[in-house]
Amino acid sequence: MADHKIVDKDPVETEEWVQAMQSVLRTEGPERAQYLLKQLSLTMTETGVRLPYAINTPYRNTIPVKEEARMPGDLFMERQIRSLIRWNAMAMVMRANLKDGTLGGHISTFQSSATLYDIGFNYFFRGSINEQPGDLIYIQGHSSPGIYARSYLEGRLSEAQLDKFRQEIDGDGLSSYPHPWLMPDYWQFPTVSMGLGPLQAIYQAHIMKYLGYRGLTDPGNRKVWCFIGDGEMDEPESLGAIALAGRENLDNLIFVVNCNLQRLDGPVRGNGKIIQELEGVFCGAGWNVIKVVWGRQWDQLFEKDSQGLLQQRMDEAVDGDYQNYKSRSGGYTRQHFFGKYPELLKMVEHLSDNDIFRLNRGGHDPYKVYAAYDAAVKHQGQPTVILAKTVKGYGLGPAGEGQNYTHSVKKLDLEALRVFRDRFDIPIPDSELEKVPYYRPSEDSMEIRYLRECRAALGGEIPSRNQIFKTLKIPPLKSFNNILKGSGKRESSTTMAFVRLLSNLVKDKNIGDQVVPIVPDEARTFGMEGMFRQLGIYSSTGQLYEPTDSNQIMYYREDKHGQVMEEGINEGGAFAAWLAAATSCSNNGVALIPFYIFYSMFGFQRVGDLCWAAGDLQARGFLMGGTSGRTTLNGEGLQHQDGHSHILASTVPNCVSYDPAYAYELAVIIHHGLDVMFVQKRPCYFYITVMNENYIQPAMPDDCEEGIVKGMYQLRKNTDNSSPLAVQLLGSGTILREVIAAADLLREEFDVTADIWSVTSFNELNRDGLATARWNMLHPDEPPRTSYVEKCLAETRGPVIAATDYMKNYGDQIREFVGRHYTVLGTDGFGRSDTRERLRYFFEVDRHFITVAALNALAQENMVDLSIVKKAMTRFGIDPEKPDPVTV
Ligand SMILES: Cc1ncc(C[n+]2csc(CCOP(=O)(O)OP(=O)(O)O)c2C)c(N)n1
Ligand SMILES: [Mg+2]
Repeated sequence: MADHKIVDKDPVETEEWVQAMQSVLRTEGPERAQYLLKQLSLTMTETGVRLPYAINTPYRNTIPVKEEARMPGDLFMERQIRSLIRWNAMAMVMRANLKDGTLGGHISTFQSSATLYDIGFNYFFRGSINEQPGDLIYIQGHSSPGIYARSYLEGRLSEAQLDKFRQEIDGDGLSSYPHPWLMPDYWQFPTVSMGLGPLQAIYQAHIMKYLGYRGLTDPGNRKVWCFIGDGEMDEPESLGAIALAGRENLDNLIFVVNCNLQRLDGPVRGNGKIIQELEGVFCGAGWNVIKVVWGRQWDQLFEKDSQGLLQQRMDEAVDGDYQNYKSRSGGYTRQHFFGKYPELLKMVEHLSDNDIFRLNRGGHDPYKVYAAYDAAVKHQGQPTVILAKTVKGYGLGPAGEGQNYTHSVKKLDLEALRVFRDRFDIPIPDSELEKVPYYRPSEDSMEIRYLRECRAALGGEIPSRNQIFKTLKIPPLKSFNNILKGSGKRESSTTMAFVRLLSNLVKDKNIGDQVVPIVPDEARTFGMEGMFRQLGIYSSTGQLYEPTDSNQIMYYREDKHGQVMEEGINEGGAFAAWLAAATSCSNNGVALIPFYIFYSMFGFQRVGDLCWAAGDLQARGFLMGGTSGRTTLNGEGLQHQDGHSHILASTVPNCVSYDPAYAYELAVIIHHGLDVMFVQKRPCYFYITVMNENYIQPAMPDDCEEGIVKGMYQLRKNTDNSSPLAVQLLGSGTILREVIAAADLLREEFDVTADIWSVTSFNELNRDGLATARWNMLHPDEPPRTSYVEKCLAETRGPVIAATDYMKNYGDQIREFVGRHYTVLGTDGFGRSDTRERLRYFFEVDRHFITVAALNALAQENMVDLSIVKKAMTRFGIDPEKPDPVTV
């Protein structure tokens, strides 16, 4: 490292420049100073000299002391309250673990972020007042004990509830992390899967603006706050959408990154500085960056730093060093930080080692944090990120402060408890310490009153989730008549039917405005480009250019009031937009009906963790898996051909999924979804696959609606009982058409009759079957119930054969409820590009394979001779030695 004395070759000249700039600042202001700097930079660029990479500012607070807004409240009272919150948060984790030892929990994270939350709760986070919904706060998942501890002091949670931290089975415990599913009145956003919080928060702010532009809500000055760990910033999801926030000028969004310099295993950037790295990244993405590095104890030292040496030392030291300064002692810091330069040693010679240890970090200084938040909420035109430097395990002393293992500390021994108690002046006597009791001052104490007044002034409780929304007036099914009556002689796909249906819906006078179509750069793929002009593509800046296709009917129209959300090639972001829209009833008091349409392969597989979070969030809306089916999307090959999204969808308990074959089925399902989610208000969302294969869409037969919704209905009933040979054929999606063709082949060539069943959802059939089986197991002495599959097949004859465009597991789920010979065909293996016909042969789901499977089943049942099966294979040219598609 260069000696500091030779860094500046001509201090006199430097001083002249600095003074000149100071004079400009004084007399003409910062705008002029910025202009001059820009001109200098231009001169450098013109001469070909590259400027030093200058996206960073010195390792120092962004807001100078003289510009800090002054915190108005009572510092000492707030410290006392914060200390109690710290203690109770620690106590609840410890008590849970004293009980069982396996329940887990985190102490150190909240101790590092206590001040960051407190200042928000005391001064900034607005609750819901009258009609105006409050600010939305994304809380770092594993700091939940601190949030519960505050609610306890506020009187919202009881001691008994704190004692049930992480004991969720009985329903009255406190969930380990923020989970709306488990605490639906309390938690708003699941954040503990790292990275999902920041991504959700960005799109929440985005949707909030969208609603404002569309006149559906008045966003006012409402804010979205997102608390994030510095380690968490390594998740691609954390940073992946920050450019959108910058580009869209989301000044309703504030990130607070708790830079305690540590993650679970050790330092986040031992050899660098996470705050500086993030400053550069956020600056580049167009954010307002506020660094809160140093607490006010440092201010006096900065004043003495006329040569900039202290600043230089701060810039030099890396995070690994900074961690040491807090995990060791003031003496260590004197020797290793200040000791590097004699001038610095001299600067702190009047301070004791203890004083040096108490030189605080910005994120632990209420004044500095207040000033940063104040600046953030007032900032316009850009989102703000606050990078606050803290200490992980703050206050734990030798039990974990700044230690690499601190993330996993769940218990303190008696001595450590004593140290903690003394440091934060908790009024608990030695004799009680071992029990780690909670501490709550009496109801009329100054502390409780202060706390309550703060929240009352800000409009009430946080966190708090709204579950009430106005029932939507959905159109009757017959409003989709243009789809229900079939496509006549014209061939069309279910995707086309969906687009027509969506156009119907957006025109509906009651709910049309609430429909939000979302696409990830895929509208043309699905034939939705007509909506560009019809509805407009949302853009907060409108359209500043003339689109190249402006002379065409369906031109690319961007509009401030646009209804379509075109999120670009960004499935994670588009899904997060859908999530924000799908939870709008809770967060904005207005239910939206979002339809997110995407390549089904890039859905559950690509953004599965968000799909899981959608379940937790009780999202309501439609996911439309487009161009689905392993053999139906034929030309795109292995990475596109989806044969398993339904299996993945089935893993989300409140995701209801369908694979309809016909347009009328799709209409019934979407109508049902609207009713279930927005009239009955069941907390679930719908996943529906639509295909791009064109065929004649029949008119809806009578009396099939209930079956479509439940998962299967009889499409064709055999009325000819002249043959003793009968089978039941089940098909879903486009493969239903192969099933129908197989039924004809069986009848015409093998004298086998068949009933045909359209299965719209093996997943729903399975859920019904499992629920029935469970009930029967638990009620052995009562007449057994019958599953829906059993009911459907009760009066029928012959083995059952199912074929789908998905993995065999999909159809196989109902085996137990079929209860007789059951053969399942499906598309296991990697997809590949070829014609649909060849693919269906390759994956063994075409009409010939279905026919052979049926004959084989009859042979197994001794109803036909095996030679018939062989004959059929020869007749259809099926090579028995053809490779298994799973292996090639
Ligand atoms: C996607 C994901 N991966 C891993 C984890 C496990 N985990 C929980 S907390 C944590 C460390 C968090 O560090 P940081 O973000 O810096 O937060 P801090 O506790 O330091 O505030 C990890 C790895 C998780 N919750 N989510
Ligand atoms: Mg951290």
